Amino acid sequence: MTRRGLQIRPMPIGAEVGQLAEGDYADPEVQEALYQAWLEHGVLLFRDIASTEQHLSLSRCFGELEIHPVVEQRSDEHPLLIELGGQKRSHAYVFDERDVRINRIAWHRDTAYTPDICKGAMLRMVDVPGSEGETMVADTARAYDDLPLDMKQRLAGLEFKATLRLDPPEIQSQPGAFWKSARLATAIEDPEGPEPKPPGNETTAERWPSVVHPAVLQHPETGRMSIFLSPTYVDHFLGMDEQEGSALLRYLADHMLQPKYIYKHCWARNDALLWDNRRFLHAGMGNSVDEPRRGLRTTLAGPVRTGRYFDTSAVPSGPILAD
Ligand SMILES: O=C(O)CCC(=O)C(=O)O
Ligand SMILES: [Fe+2]
Repeated sequence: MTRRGLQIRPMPIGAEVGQLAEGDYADPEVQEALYQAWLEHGVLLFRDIASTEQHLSLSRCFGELEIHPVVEQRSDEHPLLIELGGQKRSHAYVFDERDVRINRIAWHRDTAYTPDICKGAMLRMVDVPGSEGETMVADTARAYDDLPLDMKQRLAGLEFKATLRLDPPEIQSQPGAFWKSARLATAIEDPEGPEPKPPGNETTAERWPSVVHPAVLQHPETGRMSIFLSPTYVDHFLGMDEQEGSALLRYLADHMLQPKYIYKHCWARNDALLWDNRRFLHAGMGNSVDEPRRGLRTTLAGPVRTGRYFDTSAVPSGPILAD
C-alpha cells in the first residue's frame, strides 16, 4: 500500500486496483506502484473510470500513448483512442451455425502484424451488453514456465510469419479460435449490419506486409520468458514443413489457452482492463447483435521491436503511425 492507500488485490490471473482519486495519477509514488503491479501481474483491472480524460491520464501512468496504426479503428472522440463496437459496429458472423455475434475476436496479441508490437493497451467499457461481451486474457509467461524443457529448447530461436487479416472470408477457424466454423451473417440474420466489404484484397497486403516474430520472447523489463506466438495472425513457422508446423501450432494453442492461464472479465460499465501485450494474449467473446457494446481503448507505445518484415524489401504503402 502506498502513502495514498493504493490497493492491489491479486486475482488468480491479474490484479484488481482499488479506487483511486483522479489526482492520485499524477503522484509519482502511485505511478511507480501501479507500474510495478502491472509488471508483476501483467493485467490490471480498474473500476469506475468515468471519462475519457481519466482513461487517458490513467493510461499514461504506464508510458507514452500511440495512435493506433489501423486508421479505420480510431475513435472520433480522441485520436489516441480506438473504438470497439459503437460507431465502429462490425459485421455479424454466425459461429458454429448457432451464435450470431458481433465483436467476437479470436486469441491474439495486438499489432503482432507489424514489426513493432505495442507494449500494452487499456480497454474501457462504456456500454456493456448485459452479461455478454466478456474479454479474456491468457498469461503466456505462466504457460511458458510450464512447458517441458525439450519444448522450450525447440522454441528457442524459432520464428513465425504473421499477417493481418481484416476481411470476412479469412476470419480464423484455426488454433486460437474458440469456434469450429464462422461465416458472415446474412442480411436477414443481421438486418442492422453494415454492408459487407469485398473479400481480402491487395490493399490489405500492400498496407500490411507480412512480418516475422520470435515464437518466444524475453520480456524487456522483467526478463521473464513468454510464448509470443499470436494465434490469430500466424501463417506458419519459418523453416518448418506444413505438417510439423500445424501440429506445433495446435500444441502451443492448446497448451497456452488452458483455463488455468485465463481470466475472463465480465464487464461493468466504466471498468478498464490493462494488459501487458508482451506477456498476455486476449480475445473477445462477442455479443448478440441487438445488445449494444462500446469500448474505447488506448494503446501504449513500445515500441517493442521484436519483428521484421518477411520480405525484407517490403515497404508499407499506407500510413503507419498517423494520417
Ligand atoms: O472487445 C474485446 O473484448 C477485445 C478487444 C480487443 O481485442 C482489443 O481491444 O484489443
Ligand atoms: Fe486486441
